[in-house]
Amino acid sequence: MKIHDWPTGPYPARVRIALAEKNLQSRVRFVTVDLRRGEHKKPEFLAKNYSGTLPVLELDDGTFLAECTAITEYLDALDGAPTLTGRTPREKGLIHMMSKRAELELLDAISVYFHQATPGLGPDVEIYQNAEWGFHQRDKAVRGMHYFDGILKTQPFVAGEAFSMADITVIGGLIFAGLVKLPVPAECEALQAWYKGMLERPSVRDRVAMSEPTGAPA
Ligand code: GTS
Repeated sequence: MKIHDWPTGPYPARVRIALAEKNLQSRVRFVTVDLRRGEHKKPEFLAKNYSGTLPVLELDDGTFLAECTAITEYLDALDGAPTLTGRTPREKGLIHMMSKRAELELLDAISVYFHQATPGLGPDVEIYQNAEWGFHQRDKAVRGMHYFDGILKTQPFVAGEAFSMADITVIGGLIFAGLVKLPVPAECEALQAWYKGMLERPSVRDRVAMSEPTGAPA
């Protein structure tokens, strides 16, 4: 299998964390797609993923799987423990819901802020920007942090009692928040404590250590 990604990006980090959690790294080869040069918007890459985003998992039979959640579900189905997408119907439903919520309310909102209201990947790649929409999404992400703080006051993990894909999605959000310098509010103590715990997992610690801004000037 191949994974087409940008090694330091927050979305690719989600799949790399899932791979590490499941100890499947040796089964994939990474192919770098240069976001800063806009390679992900070129026809050759769009033929692999119509949406023009990373990561993309290429199976040995030539199938391309995009979307972090879809890739994680595929990897989870390949191998047994630990389970990242749930065992029972209830677990699966909750994990899917909370992961989608983490995208909508946190990670994707920060991504929109990055692309719309900051230099993003630079003028050659960011051909349309709407700063007002970007700032609106930034504020939404801060509200999302408060939401997840409330959740983590009542349970140890984002989707309940066990680490799952939903935790990985929130981690992706906080990695991106760090890159765009959007701090977790001080009052979100449960979210901060949970993240500290997440950073003790080798899969997460290694990813966070290698993340860097995907294009914004330092
Ligand atoms: N919904 C997609 C998923 O979950 O896989 C979003 C993927 C995504 O936005 N990936 C980023 C991307 O391709 C990669 S990174 O910024 O985290 O490195 N961004 C480039 C762009 O132009 O949107």
